[in-house]
Amino acid sequence: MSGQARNLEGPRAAGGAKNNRPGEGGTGAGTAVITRAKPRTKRPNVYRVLLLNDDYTPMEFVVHVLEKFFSKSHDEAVQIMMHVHQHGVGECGVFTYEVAETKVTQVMDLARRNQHPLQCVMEKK
Ligand code: TYC
Repeated sequence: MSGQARNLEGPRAAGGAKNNRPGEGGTGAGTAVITRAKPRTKRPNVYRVLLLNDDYTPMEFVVHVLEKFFSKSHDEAVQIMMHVHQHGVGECGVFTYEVAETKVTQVMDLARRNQHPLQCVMEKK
């Protein structure tokens, strides 16, 4: 801030009668403060990271991936792995875009380096 008026108290706090047009608040000192007509309730875009089943990736490898990249306990990792094994797909976690992208890359890199066909994808929630 460089000595300018600043609304520190949120959109509804701006007041004053001087020099204000409709839809604006004001400090009463000839400066205008833009108010928000409708309070924003936007939630962040989140993405589900999913593992897909295949016939070749060893179960222990999938469990390792879930422990290492998704911080799952051993028991939870086994549960998720078995869910994917039986249903074809399962959720590892829900993250913001960049974090989800990083997890997918980490899983795919490790799978490829170990020559497993494991697939990990993200989908918008
Ligand atoms: N279906 C694999 C097997 O029988 C195990 C597996 C589980 C593979 C989950 C991938 O995402 C997966 N060895």
